Amino acid sequence: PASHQSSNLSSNLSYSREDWRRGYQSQPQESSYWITEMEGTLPPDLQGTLFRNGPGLMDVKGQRIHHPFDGDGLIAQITFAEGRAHFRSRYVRTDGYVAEQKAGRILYRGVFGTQKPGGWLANFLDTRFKNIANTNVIYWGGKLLALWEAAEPHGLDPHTLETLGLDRLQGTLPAGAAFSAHPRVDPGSPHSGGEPRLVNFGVKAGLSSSITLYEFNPQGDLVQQQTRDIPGFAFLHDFALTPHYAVFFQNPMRLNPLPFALGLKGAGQCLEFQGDRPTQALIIPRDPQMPMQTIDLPACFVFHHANAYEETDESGNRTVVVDSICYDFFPTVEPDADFLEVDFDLYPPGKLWRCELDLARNTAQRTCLSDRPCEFPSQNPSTVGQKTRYYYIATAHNVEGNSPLQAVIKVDLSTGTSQIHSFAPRGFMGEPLFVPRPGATAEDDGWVLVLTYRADRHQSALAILQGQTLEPVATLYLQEHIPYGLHGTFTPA
Ligand code: 3ON
Ligand code: FE
Repeated sequence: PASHQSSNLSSNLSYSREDWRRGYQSQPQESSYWITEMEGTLPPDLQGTLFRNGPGLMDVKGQRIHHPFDGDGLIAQITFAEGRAHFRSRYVRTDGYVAEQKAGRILYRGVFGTQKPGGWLANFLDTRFKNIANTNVIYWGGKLLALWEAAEPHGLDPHTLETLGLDRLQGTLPAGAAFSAHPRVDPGSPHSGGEPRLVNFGVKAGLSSSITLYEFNPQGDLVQQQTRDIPGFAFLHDFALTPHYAVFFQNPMRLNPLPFALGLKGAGQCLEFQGDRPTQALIIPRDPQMPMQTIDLPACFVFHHANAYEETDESGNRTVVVDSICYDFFPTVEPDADFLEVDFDLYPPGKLWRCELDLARNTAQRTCLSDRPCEFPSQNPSTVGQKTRYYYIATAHNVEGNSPLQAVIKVDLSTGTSQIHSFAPRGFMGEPLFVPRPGATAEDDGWVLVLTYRADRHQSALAILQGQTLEPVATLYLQEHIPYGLHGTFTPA
């Protein structure tokens, strides 16, 4: 059967390292064509466009970058219309991309350790960042925006993917302001008067930090903005949203900026996890008049949250329930380590955890919801901020240990059961995206779209799985491979 309970080949690797590595080859080519090679049939009611972002270049004309997170953003677009699918890919023409392609060499340092050639002296006191626009791409208020968390978004033409330049969101963002790559869409809650809202944040990190929260209406107009000061250095990649709160997990990280300033390491390599300090849940009311609350949790590291919701008891006391992918610790990235040689066993696997934040008692209770290594959670967009029954998450093929993402797991939170669809041994994947079927009433009535890398063909393929069974509905083969990506969105037609 296509979906089955997980097989555990614990001592057997579910993949070969050579296969996994080849999915990281640079893809300098940009494309535009109708997809002709397909298995299965496209669901006629799947209409709209999938946009994805991720690093496309692991080198600048042969000079290797240090880590994929430093790679220039390559946008992939797959449009479904009238039973056909069209593929387009294009690099975001950031100033840095344009300058480096013209020069034919690395001109900027990267946050994750990419250095200009010439040793520490060439990098000494150079703290300029290259806005690589590589982490997410969203469509909101009639604009397509490529996002990278440490700077402003780039506007793109939603049809041609042509880069329109930095977009400061009608003057909302001052020059150089951070705008995270993890906005959330509130599908409409009492706080927003029932209207959908795009909520996002920007972090100003330093010895003490601040979070600015922005809320935009469907036209893209700013309807609310607030800034909260938070003590200490903050590395915040994502947040969770409920009708009344924005919730952040402040990882217990210390930044030692010296090796970065001296030109020895990237800023992201100067982060140090401090397991003797708590992770702190920062619960920021969306109402700017209300005070922020902080609740300590056992030390853990979080990049991504799945979802959060509120529960209120008879006496009106609120609990905020937050589901996140948690790591036991964050390994400091060694300056000389080659990411292609990574020893997966030295990295802790991310797992799905639930954290119940009792706002009246100021206490937290944590439970692990799934034992599988996983990353990139997704859900039905209409249940964001509400109690949700299903998550679709990228997972490793094997339960034990840590290895590349090769399967989709569907977690049923009400029964505690799960289903898996695996692309192992020669398929690898990134973020799965759940797309509801138009007119559906069941939460899992829809499809899971996931871009996979097929090592046997050295090509990528979009897999469309049935949301209820994880049965494959269609596989659309691209003519080329797209390196493992980060995040994206589906925009219904
Ligand atoms: O100096 C400070 C520290 C710092 C690291 C402040 C700062 C904002 C400049 C900063 C920059 C952070 C950035 C630019 C973070 C970018 C993150 C990024 C591009 C990707 C993160 C991905 C996360 C995950 C979990 C990816 C998983 C991937 C796989 C499992 C493999 O497919
Ligand atoms: Fe992310």
